[in-house]
Amino acid sequence: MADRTAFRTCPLCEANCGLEIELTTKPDGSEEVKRIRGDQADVFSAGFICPKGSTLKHLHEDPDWLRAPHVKRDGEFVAVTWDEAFETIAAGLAPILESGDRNAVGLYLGNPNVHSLDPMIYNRALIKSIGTANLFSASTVDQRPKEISSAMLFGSVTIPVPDLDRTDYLLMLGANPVASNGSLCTAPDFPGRLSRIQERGGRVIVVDPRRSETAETADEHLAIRPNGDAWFLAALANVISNEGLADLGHLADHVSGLDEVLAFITPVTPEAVAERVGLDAPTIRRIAAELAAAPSAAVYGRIGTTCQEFGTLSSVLVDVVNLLTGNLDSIGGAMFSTGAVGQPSTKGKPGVGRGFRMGGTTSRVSGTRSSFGEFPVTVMPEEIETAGEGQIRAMVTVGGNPASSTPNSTRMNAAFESLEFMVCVDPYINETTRHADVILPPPTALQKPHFDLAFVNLSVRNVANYSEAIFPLEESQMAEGEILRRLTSVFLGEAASGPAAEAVVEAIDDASAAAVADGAVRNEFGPVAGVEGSELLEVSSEYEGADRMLDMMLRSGPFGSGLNGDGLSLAKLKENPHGVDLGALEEHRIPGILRTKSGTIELINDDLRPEFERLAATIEEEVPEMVLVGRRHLRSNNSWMHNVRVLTKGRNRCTLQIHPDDADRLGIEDGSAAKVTSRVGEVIIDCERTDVVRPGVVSIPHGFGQNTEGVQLRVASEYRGVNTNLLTDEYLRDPISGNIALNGVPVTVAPA
Ligand SMILES: Nc1nc2c(c(=O)[nH]1)N[C@H]1C(S)=C(S)[C@@H](COP(=O)(O)OP(=O)(O)OC[C@H]3O[C@@H](n4cnc5c(=O)[nH]c(N)nc54)[C@H](O)[C@@H]3O)O[C@H]1N2
Ligand SMILES: Nc1nc2c(c(=O)[nH]1)N[C@H]1C(S)=C(S)[C@@H](COP(=O)(O)OP(=O)(O)OC[C@H]3O[C@@H](n4cnc5c(=O)[nH]c(N)nc54)[C@H](O)[C@@H]3O)O[C@H]1N2
Ligand code: SF4
Ligand SMILES: [Mo]
Repeated sequence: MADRTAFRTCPLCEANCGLEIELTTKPDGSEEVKRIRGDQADVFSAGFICPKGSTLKHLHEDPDWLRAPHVKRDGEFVAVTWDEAFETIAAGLAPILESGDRNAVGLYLGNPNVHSLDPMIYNRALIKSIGTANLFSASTVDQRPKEISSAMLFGSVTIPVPDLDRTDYLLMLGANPVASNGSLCTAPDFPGRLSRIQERGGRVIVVDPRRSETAETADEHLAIRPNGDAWFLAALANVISNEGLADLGHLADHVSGLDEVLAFITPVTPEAVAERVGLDAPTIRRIAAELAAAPSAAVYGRIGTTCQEFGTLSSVLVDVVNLLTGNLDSIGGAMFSTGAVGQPSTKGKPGVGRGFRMGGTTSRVSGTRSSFGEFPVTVMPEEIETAGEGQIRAMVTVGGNPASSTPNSTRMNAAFESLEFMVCVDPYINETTRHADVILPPPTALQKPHFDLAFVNLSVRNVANYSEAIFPLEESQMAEGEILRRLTSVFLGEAASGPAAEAVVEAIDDASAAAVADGAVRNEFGPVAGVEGSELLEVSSEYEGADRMLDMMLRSGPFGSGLNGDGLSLAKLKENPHGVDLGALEEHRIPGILRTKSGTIELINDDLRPEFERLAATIEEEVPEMVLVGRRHLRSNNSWMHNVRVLTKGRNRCTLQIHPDDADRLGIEDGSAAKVTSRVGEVIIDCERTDVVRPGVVSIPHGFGQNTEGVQLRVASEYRGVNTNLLTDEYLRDPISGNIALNGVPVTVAPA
C-alpha cells in the first residue's frame, strides 16, 4: 500500500504525460517512490505513459546524479560547498571579466531548460548579466528553421500544430512520434491519437526515408530520399494550385506573396522532382489530390524536415500546403494553440506588429547571422578556436551536452578542452561537463515544481497542469533557480558567496518578478488590462520564486483570473492536480494572432527568394551515393538517459541500419562491424541489415558514446554505442537559419 499518492507532469519529453506516483514512508520518516504509473485522471494524457515516465524514480535515485557542486582539482572532480563553488567560479572568470570583453564568455542552453520552470524564468537574468553576443542553444540543432518560418509568416514564433484529434488526413514528414512521442506538437499518447484518426475513417501518411515505427502503423509510407522534402512539398503545392484545387477559405484575404511563391515553384512539378525525391510522379499527384479532397487535412513536418539543408524552406512549404488546401487555422488542419501563458489571446485588434527579420548581428569569425539573439551552435567551435577580440575564452553550459549533441564532436571537444574556464549547470559528469572546472548540479525532477511554459503553446488541446515538488532538497543541494541567480550574481560582479550573495539572489528575484508583472499588464489583449503591475505583484506574492512569476502569468493569460476572477491562477491549478482542460483548439485565430508588418501571412521575403531559386536550380543535382540520417528509440532521451539501466538493457540499439542491397554490395554482414566515414570523422559501429531504410540511406541514432574518457556514468559508459556526431558536419547547414543538417550527411561505409 502506498502511504501517499502524488500527481505530476512528466518533464522528459514534449508529451507532458500525467503521472501517478505512489510513495511509501521509510522507517526514518523519509519517503521513497514505490511505483509510477500513468495518471488515469489526467485531463490530457488519461493514463498514457511511455517506458521513460516511470524512470523519474531511477533518475532521482541515480548515484551518478551529483548531489553537491564539484570543482576540478588536479584533474579530478571533488565535492565542495556552494560557497566554494561560486568563489571558484568568480576567481576563474575574473581575468576574463576584467578584460571587459563580455563576448569572451559563451553560453549554451540545452534542451532540458525548456522542460523546467526555474530555467525558463531565470535564464533571462543570467543571459543579461553575461551580456555576451555568443549565446547558443540546442534550438539550432533542432527546430530553429520552423521557428524562423513561423516568425516570417506570422510575425512571431506561433507554430501551428496538426489538429490530431479532429483531422481526417495526416501527412507527416520527418517525424517518428511512436518513438519520440511527438515534437512541436504536444500530444500525450500521440500513437493512440494516430490510431483514432484511422478508426474514424481517416488516413495517416508517413514520409520518411526509413520505414519508422510510425510508418509501420500508417496507412501509407512514402520512402522519400533524405533532403527531398522541399521538392516534394513544392510539387504538392504546384499540383494543388495548377489543378485548381486550391481554396484558401477564410485566409484568402490575409495572405501576401502567394503568387510569387507559385511562380517560383512552377518548374517544381511531380515529374521534374520524382527522381530527386525518390517518389513517383503519380503518387505525388495523388497525395496532392487527397490532401485537397479530404474534409480536413494537416501536413506536419518535424526534425527530418528542419535538420536538413532546406530546413527553413521545407518548414515554410509545410504551411503553404496547409494554406492552399484551406487547412491552416481550420478545424482538423494545422491550428494554433492558446497557451495558458505566453501568448496574447485573439480578442481585440487584428494583428499588425513589428514582424521578424533574420540577423541583427553576424558572428565574428564566419559572419554567420544570428536569429532570436542567438548564433547557430555550429559556429561555437570556431568562436572558441579563433584568437582575437571577442574570442570565447570561457563557456557556461546550462542543461546541455553539446560535446555529444552538436556536429563534429571531435572539434567541439577539442575546443572545450582549450577553454580557460568552463562552468556547467548539470547533474552529470558527461561528455561536456568532464571539460568543466566547476559543475553545479540541479535537483532531480521529483524535487522541483513543474509547469510547462513552453509546450502549452504547442499543444493539440489547451490544457494547464501544475506539479508540486515531491521530495525536499537534501542539505547539499540547491534549487536550480537559485543556482542560476547565484551565477548571475557572479557575472554582475556582485557577491559570489555568503549572505551578500543571498541578498543579490533575492534582488534578482524581485527584479524578475517586477518585469513579469510589468510585461503582464502591458499585454494589450490580456484580461488584466487596466490593472497596475504592482497590484498583480501583490496578489501573487503569497508565492515565492518561479511560482510567483507563474501565478502572475496565469492570471494575466488568455484564461486568467486577473486579480480576482475565477479563471486560471496558481491556486486554481493546485486545486486540480490532474490538470485543467481549457478545450479544443480555436479556429480562425488569424488575423488576430498575426504580428507581421503587413498584418498578412507573409509568404515571401529576401531570405526565402534565393532558397526558392536554389530549389528550382538544383532539382537535377546529383545526390550522394550514401547518406546518413538519424533516429530515436522510445527508450532513449537524447544523450542523457542511458544511465538508467531499465531503459538500456537488452540488445544494442546504437546500430548502423543499412539496406541489404547496400550491405551486399559493400560486403557487410548483419552484426558485423562497419567503418562509417564522413568529411569530418569516422566511427566503427555494429551493423543491422534491414530493409527499413531505403537503399542509399544509413541510419544511426544520436546520444550514444558515453564510453569515453572522463565520463562518470556507470551504466551509460558500459554501453556499446558510438556518437554519431563524430560524423555530422558543422558546415552542412540550412542557409537561412544556420541550423545544422543532421540528416542527409554524405558518408561512405566499409567493413571494419
Ligand atoms: N524516445 C525519445 N523521444 C524523444 C527524444 C529522444 O531522444 N528519444 N528526443 C526529443 C527531442 S529533443 C525531439 S526534438 C523530438 C524529435 O522528434 P521527431 O521529430 O519525431 O524525431 P525522430 O524520432 O528522430 O524522427 C525523425 C524521423 O525523420 C526521418 N528523416 C531523416 N531524414 C529525413 C528527411 O530528409 N526527410 C524526411 N521526411 N524524414 C527524414 C528519420 O528517419 C526519422 O524517422 O523527440 C523528442 N522525444
Ligand atoms: N546527430 C544528431 N544529433 C542531435 C539530434 C539528432 O537527432 N541527431 N537531435 C538534436 C536535438 S533535437 C536536440 S534537442 C539536441 C539536444 O542537445 P542538448 O540539449 O545539448 O543535449 P541533451 O542530450 O538533451 O543533454 C541534456 C543535458 O542536460 C542535463 N540535464 C538533464 N536534466 C537536467 C536538469 O534538470 N537541469 C539541468 N541543468 N541539466 C539537466 C543532462 O545531464 C545533459 O547533460 O541534440 C541534437 N543533436
Ligand atoms: S511520453 Fe514518456 S517521456 Fe514523454 S512525457 Fe510521456 S511518459 Fe514522459
Ligand atoms: Mo530536440
